[in-house]
Amino acid sequence: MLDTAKRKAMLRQMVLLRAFEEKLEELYQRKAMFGSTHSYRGQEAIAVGVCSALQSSDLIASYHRGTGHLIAKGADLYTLLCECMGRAEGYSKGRGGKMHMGDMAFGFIGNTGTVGGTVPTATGAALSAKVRGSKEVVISFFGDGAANQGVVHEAMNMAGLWKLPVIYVCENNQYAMTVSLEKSTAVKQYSVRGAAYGFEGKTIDGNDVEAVYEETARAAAKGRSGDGPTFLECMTYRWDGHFGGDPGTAYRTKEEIESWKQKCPIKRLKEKLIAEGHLSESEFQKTSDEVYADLAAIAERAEAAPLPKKEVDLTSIYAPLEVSHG
Ligand SMILES: Cc1ncc(C[n+]2csc(CCOP(=O)(O)OP(=O)(O)O)c2C)c(N)n1
Ligand SMILES: [Mg+2]
Repeated sequence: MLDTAKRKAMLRQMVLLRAFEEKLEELYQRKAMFGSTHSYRGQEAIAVGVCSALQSSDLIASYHRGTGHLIAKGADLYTLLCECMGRAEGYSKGRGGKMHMGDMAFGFIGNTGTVGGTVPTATGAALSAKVRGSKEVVISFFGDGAANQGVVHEAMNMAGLWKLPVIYVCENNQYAMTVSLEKSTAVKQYSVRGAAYGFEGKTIDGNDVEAVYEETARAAAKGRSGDGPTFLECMTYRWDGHFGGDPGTAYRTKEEIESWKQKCPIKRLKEKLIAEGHLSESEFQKTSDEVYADLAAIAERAEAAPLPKKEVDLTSIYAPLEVSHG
C-alpha cells in the first residue's frame, strides 16, 4: 500500500500534467505552438503511475502524445515549453517540436511522430542494459494504434526471446486518430498478445494511478531480476480530439466522452484521499492553483525566450517538422 505522501505527490503530478496540456491548447489556439498538440488529458494516471514506480536510472521511450511521460520522468518544464514553442533553449534547440526530443540526463530516450517508432528503440536500450549488466529497466510507451504496427511485434518477439528488462506500456485510449478498436483490431484485449511472445500480458485500469504504480513496480522488479518483459495494457480514454485541430466529436458520441470524464483519474484519487480523511477540498484547490500559477509563469518566460539562430546549425541534424498533420 502506497503511503499518503506518495499518493498526494502523484495527485499533484497528475494535476500538473493536465495543466500542461491545457497550457499547450491555449498556446496552440493563439498559434504560439511550434507544430500541433496531442492532448494527454484523461490519461494522466498512466504516465504518473508508471514513472513514480521507476528509479531515476531507468529509461523511458515515448511517442507523439508524450509530454505527460516526460514531465512525470522529470523533464524541466522551462526547457520542455521552450521546445513546444520552438525556442532555442528547448530540448532540441527549438528545432524538433514536442514530438522530437530526447535527453538522457533524465532517462528519456526520445519520442517521434512515427507511430510505433520508439518501440524497437526502447527494446534496443533494454538489450544494452542487459549486455552491460546494469539494473536499468526500460519503459516503452505506445498507443493502441501503434500496437498493430509490424515493428512492434518484431521488437516484442526479440524481447521475449532474450528476456530483456522492458515493460511495454500500451495506452489503450480506444482510438487511433478517428478509428475505433472494433474497426481495427481482431482481439478484444491487446494483453493476450503477451503470450505470443513468451511473456506476461495484463490489462489494467489505466485511470487508477495506484494500480498502474503497483503493476509497474512488480513488472520492474521482474525485469531487474532477469525475468524478462511485461506487457501492460492500460485502459483509458483521451478526453480531447486526436490533435489540436480535431474536436474529437465526429467519431465519438458526447455520451461516451462524458462517461469517461466521470472516470477522471484525478477526481478518482482526490475523492479517495478526501474520503479517507487525508485531504480536504480546499487543500486540493490550493495545490491546483499553485500548479497552474507556477506553470503560467514558466510558460511566459519560455514564450519570451529567443528563437533559434537562422543560420544552419552545424552541430545538429535538422529535419523539417511536418506542421499541419494529425
Ligand atoms: C507510421 C505512421 N503511420 C501513421 C501515422 C499517422 N498517425 C499519427 S497518430 C496516429 C494514431 C496513433 O494512434 P495510437 O497509437 O492509438 O495513439 P494515440 O494517438 O491514440 O495516443 C496515426 C495513424 C504516423 N504518424 N506514423
Ligand atoms: Mg489510441
